[in-house]
Parts: sequence; structure tokens; C-alpha cells
Amino acid sequence: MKKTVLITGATAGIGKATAYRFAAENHRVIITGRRKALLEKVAVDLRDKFQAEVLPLAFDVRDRSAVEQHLGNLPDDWKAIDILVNNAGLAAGLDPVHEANPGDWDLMIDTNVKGLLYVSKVIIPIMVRQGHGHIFNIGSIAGKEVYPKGSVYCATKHAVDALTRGMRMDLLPHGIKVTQIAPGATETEFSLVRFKGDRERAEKVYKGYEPLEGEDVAEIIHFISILPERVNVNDILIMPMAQASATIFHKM
Ligand code: NDP
Ligand code: 8X3
Repeated sequence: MKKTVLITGATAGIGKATAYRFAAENHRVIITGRRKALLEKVAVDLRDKFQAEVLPLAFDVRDRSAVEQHLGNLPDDWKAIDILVNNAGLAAGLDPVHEANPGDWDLMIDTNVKGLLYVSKVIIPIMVRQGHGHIFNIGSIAGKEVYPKGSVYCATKHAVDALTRGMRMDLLPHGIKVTQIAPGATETEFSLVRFKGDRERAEKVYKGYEPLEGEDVAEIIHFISILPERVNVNDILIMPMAQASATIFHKM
């Protein structure tokens, strides 16, 4: 059955790969992100490659009124959202807590926690009215463990872990599944963003081992979405083979 899938943060990385995975299965995708030109490029490519129905919406998930304006006024034929992938997120900086930049804290908390909530607040009532839906929250190994210099990013992903569990309880009577996807090291724009464009430093993060690719995570999201109605995967932690914890890697 053709589904309507809303993916936040689909201009790059895991979100983009997820949009391709669902479009490849002939589902309709609503893709979002701040970089409008990039978003349009993804939309054109999805239409070309898969003849997919795509609705690109450029907005910042930190801006509550922009979220409400874009997602609260979807065209009628795009309103019936079956799957929400709360993916938009980032790390900013890698610093001991007393040396970190409070602006980075705001950016991470506003995007990873409040942005996820703003989007969910608009979409969940649609799913409640429908009596079905599936929400995927992209957490992280950083939501399971804390590592040095990552306190605030880890705190935001611990918040995603808690919000996922809370949503699952609240949405249980409404036929809505809630799944947390918690990846380990995945080579995307994540480190480039964390290190504010320092490509050399970003590339080092993925040197000496084979990290996950966005497509690996997308494959798992898609797989979980097609399990029988009676099955929900509550939480899944996905690592590269060369990673055993947030800080332990087997590098060559
Ligand atoms: P990327 O940087 O490649 O992609 C992040 C996406 O989020 C982009 O599409 C970006 O779009 C979007 N985004 C960021 N901030 C905002 C915002 N304020 N409003 C709207 N969209 C936004 O990173 P990943 O694909 O790796 O990250 C995706 C998710 O996966 C994040 O939640 C991240 O924390 C999580 N994660 C990543 C891991 C990794 O190792 N890469 C591991 C575990 C979890 P744009 O810039 O156009 O707005
Ligand atoms: C991204 C993975 O280990 O850099 O969430 O925090 S990590």
C-alpha cells in the first residue's frame, strides 16, 4: 500500500537516504530541511529516478511558527501522514562542558529536542484522528551513553530516548507505533557540521574503519516500517561492525 512519509532533515545524510529508500518503494514523501536549493534538488532527483510523488518543504524545525505554518497547512492530499521520521538534528562542537559555547547548546537543544517536539505536535493529532501511524525518532548511541566533551549533544539524545518512551505510552491507545533508531558512527555531514566546516577534522572521525552509511540506517527504518501490524520494534541500536561503544573502535 502506498504510504505518505514525512522525513525531517532530508537534504543530507540519514534523512536523505531514508527519502530515497521510501521513494524507491513507490511511497509518497514529504521532505524537509533548511537548505531550499538542496531540498529541491533531492525532490527533482526522486521524481526522475522513481517517478515519486514528492513534497519539499523548506523550514527550520527550531522555528515553531514556521513548523506550524508548513506542516499545519499541508495540501489536502498530503495530510494523511502514515510515517513520521523525526530525523533533523545535529551536534555542534566537541568541548568540555566548561569550555563549550552556549550558542552551540541552544542550537542542539532547540533542534534535537524542541524541533522534534514542534514537528510531532503538529503531526501526532493527524495520526490520532486516523487511528494509525508510525513515528521514528532518530536517537543515537549518544542517547544510550555519555562520552567526554559531548555532554550536551548526549543530553539531547537522552531526551530523544525519553521522549520516544513517553510518546509510546501516550500514543498506545491510538494505534500509533513509536520506534527509536539509535545509530552509532554514520558517515554523513554530521561531523562536518559538528566541526563547523573543518573537513580534515571531520574526515578523521571515519578513518581506519568502515562507518555506517546513511543507506544502512534507512534500510533498517524501512524494514521496521513493513513489519506486521502486530509488531513494533521499540528501540534499535545500530553500530558499524568496528564499533563496540560510543568511544571504543577497532581501527586499522
Ligand atoms: P547530516 O548533517 O548529514 O543531516 C542532518 C539533516 O538535518 C540535514 O538534512 C539538515 O538539513 C537537517 N537539519 C539540521 N538542523 C535543522 C533545522 N534546524 N531545521 C531543519 N532541518 C535541520 O547528519 P545525519 O544524517 O548524520 O543526522 C541525522 C540525524 O541522525 C541527527 O538527528 C543526528 O543527531 C542523528 N545521528 C547521526 C549519527 C551519525 O554518526 N551521523 C549517529 C547517530 C545519530 P539542513 O541543513 O538543510 O537544514
Ligand atoms: C552521532 C554519533 O557518537 O558522534 O550521534 O555521538 S556520536
